[in-house]
Amino acid sequence: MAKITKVTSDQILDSRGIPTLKATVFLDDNSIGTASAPSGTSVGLKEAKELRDGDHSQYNGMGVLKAIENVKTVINDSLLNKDSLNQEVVDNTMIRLDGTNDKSKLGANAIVAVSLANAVASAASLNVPLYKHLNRLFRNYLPTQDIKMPRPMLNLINGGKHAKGGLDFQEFMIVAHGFPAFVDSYRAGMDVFTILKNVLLDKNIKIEYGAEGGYAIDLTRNRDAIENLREAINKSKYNYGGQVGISLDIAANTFYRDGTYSVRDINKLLTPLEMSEFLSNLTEEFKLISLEDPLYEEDWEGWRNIISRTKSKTKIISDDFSTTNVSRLKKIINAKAANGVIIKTNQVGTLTEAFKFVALAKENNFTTIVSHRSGETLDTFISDLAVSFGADYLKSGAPNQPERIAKYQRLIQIENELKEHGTA
Ligand code: 2PG
Ligand code: MG
Repeated sequence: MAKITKVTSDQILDSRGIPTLKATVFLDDNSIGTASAPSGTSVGLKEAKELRDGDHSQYNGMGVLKAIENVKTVINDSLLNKDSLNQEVVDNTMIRLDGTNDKSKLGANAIVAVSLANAVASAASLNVPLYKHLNRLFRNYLPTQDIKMPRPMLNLINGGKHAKGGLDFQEFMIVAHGFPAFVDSYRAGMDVFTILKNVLLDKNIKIEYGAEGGYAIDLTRNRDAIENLREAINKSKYNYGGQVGISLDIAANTFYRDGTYSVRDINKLLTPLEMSEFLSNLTEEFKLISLEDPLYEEDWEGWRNIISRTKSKTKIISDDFSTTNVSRLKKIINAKAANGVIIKTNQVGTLTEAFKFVALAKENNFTTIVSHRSGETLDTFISDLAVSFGADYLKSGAPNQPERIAKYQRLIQIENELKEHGTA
């Protein structure tokens, strides 16, 4: 038992210069845990809702002072004397207190920061690494799960809402999956990132940087970006496909309108079936490892079509489509509309709900990818989270901005720790 004595919060800025909140949980044995809420730019319709002040005299209305006030008053009051080690009770208390389906009353940003900070405080109280504590909690939902290092997915070219005026697809990622150790995968990713810059500059392509630290470039076709990425991998010392492959986050919501998709590669609006044909041709051609949100989040026909075309050679990953939400995932499983998921705790609002979602995904043999958000802080909770339930991948942008690098660095630190103790 480790009683919560105080919960508080401060406003900080995220990597986009937009306010977010950092929560701190204090326990009666003097342990302290902090965590901050990340925030998305391309947001799924079914995500839990952030509470923003809407006061345009401050931060364009994006302040989070009301959410902070909720942490300091009602959330603090309801969690006082609760046992921090019982994460489910802590999370359920906040869920009940909020009372809405989307956490819009207290704010999902307030709730998630407290939920994660509570887990950090518990780990401190137990004097165990966070990933170990999280693994113990996760075993409540999947008792056989061991800790395991994920592989990195590095977003080297940014488009969509993450890079104004750029490509339609949101993320052109490389997956360094053919290495025994995480540290080697990460180094390979860094090498390809450097080579890619020269590949682009040699062609006089103007480079800017997107929200997740990748190159923001303007090309005639999305396909050209994948081609450049493949060229960079081929110019590296790594083997294309075997050691380093390519994954895309299409984030198709952002260019879907009234039943059609508009992509610069093709000079007409695409129906769902045409869009899934276009994408499955790309997956064939480039042997893509995975495709995230290839279709609009309510385009069930398109999702089912692409999964039958790609026949599980390329994983079809749902992000905005599933929003870390168990009931949404049940529908997707029944419809056989995806075979992989993104996990973002702030899409649902609590660690407990995220763990239930992961357990269901794993029971159904889905690929699991823990993800950062485009609005990030230096918080590294997601790295411990990925290790705790043996996620297949962690995606945290390009290796060139501190808030992205921090997550990868934390994984290297965990890997070293595990090696020392003979478990990696
Ligand atoms: C995504 C994420 C993170 P955002 O779509 O996968 O890369 O973007 O945080 O803007 O939703
Ligand atoms: Mg996504």
